[in-house]
Amino acid sequence: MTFANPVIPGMHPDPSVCRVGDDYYLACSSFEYFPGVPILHSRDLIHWEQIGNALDRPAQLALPPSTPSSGGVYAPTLRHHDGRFWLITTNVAPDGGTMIYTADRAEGPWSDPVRVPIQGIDPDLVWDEDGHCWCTYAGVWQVRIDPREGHVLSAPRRLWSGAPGAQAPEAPHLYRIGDRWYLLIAEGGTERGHAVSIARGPSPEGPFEPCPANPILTHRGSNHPIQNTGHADLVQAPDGQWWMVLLGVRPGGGTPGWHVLGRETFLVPVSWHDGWPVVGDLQLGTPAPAIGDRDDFDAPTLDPRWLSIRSRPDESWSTTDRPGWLTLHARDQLLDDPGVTFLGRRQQHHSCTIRTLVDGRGGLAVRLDESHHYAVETTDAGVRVIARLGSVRHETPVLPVPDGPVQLRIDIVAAKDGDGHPRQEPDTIRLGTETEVLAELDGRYLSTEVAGGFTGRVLGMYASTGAARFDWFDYAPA
Ligand code: 6LW
Repeated sequence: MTFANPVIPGMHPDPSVCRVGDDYYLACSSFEYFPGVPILHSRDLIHWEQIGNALDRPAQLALPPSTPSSGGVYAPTLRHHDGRFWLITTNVAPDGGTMIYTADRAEGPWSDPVRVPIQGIDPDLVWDEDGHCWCTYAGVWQVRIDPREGHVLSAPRRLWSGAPGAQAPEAPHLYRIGDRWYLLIAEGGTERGHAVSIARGPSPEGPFEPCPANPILTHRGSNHPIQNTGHADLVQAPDGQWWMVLLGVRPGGGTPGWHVLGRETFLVPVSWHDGWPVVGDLQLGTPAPAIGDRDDFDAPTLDPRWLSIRSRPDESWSTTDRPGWLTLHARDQLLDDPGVTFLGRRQQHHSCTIRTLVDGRGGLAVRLDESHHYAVETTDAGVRVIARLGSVRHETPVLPVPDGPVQLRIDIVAAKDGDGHPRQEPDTIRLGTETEVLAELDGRYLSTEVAGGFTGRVLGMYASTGAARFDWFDYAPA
């Protein structure tokens, strides 16, 4: 089966996948963004569509203004058991913790959370043949729990510290495969040293013997165009073939380089030999022709792909105030602030153009976090560009424009890869109106290596003062 990677481009880190009949469902981390934990559906593991977000109510997900960027919702595990979907994840925000949510349908609605009093990230759920539920988490530690009530039923036990010399064993997933139990983990940290290792044992409690071939997957120390490979999950197709989803990045700029789309979801086949998994060749492949999308905001609800920052109060947005327009009501005024009213979508292509028609005081932005973003916005006197990089904030002079709605545009132009090798030059980000470029900025500074953290670029609209109305938002890959 030939396909292109990443199968889910753009910021879709820490993927967890399960299969129900012929349908696959996948969940990812979402950090400071609201709603949280995107849920995606596929029939072939290659073509994915976002069908919702598991945490789309404040009662499910509290991300107070004090939640730092790349804080919030870390890695989830998505499973199907006893006719229900189960999701367990950790909100590392203040007053957060590890929570279990359930749903009859993957698209939701998902339940309010059941808190599980464990101290750790990357929680996993698995049920054994006696119906006992085991929660395994980074470290690698394990407790038996009552998943409906969140009660911990056994003392934490350390299951495995990873391959010899490994750092940070995390992202554990337990599977019953044949008459053995397999414990899959990530190690080495989610940067260039990332790797996947596995161990097996006679029961969900072990003891576990490490695979002699560990790590079974890593690109560390290579110049492979896919780096940071790790944080994997296994799934078996109806035809018996095993597959692995995992996170990776596509850096430019040589070694260590910089990546701008965040950690993306990749797919690779897995075969079995002597009772151990052997991971296939993880390659980029040839991408299908890129297609863009446009939202005219004609519906009373928002597409699940739209992300707000930390919260989306009902009073902060509407698509019915002015039918066919998105109205955003400013709370904080700057993208530098935690409560800016923002609506964005993941950047999923290295070269793309975003455009909008805005009426009022608002803007169009390329956001990595509060301290790393570029934007073009309207003022009372015209249009200007803002660049925020760490402690430096620059504003261009205001370009006067006629009264009335203004068409804003941002072109992100990436250097072309050289015959399968990552591009060496940074991308250029041009910001302005449909007819005037106000600034041309270096894209490498809106990369995760510069900003730090766990996210990737999000492209969107924001209100800076009062009500800003957007007639449409157009995303066009180049
Ligand atoms: C995730 C953990 C990790 O929970 O990063 O570096 C966290 N390792 O597996 C956020 O993606």
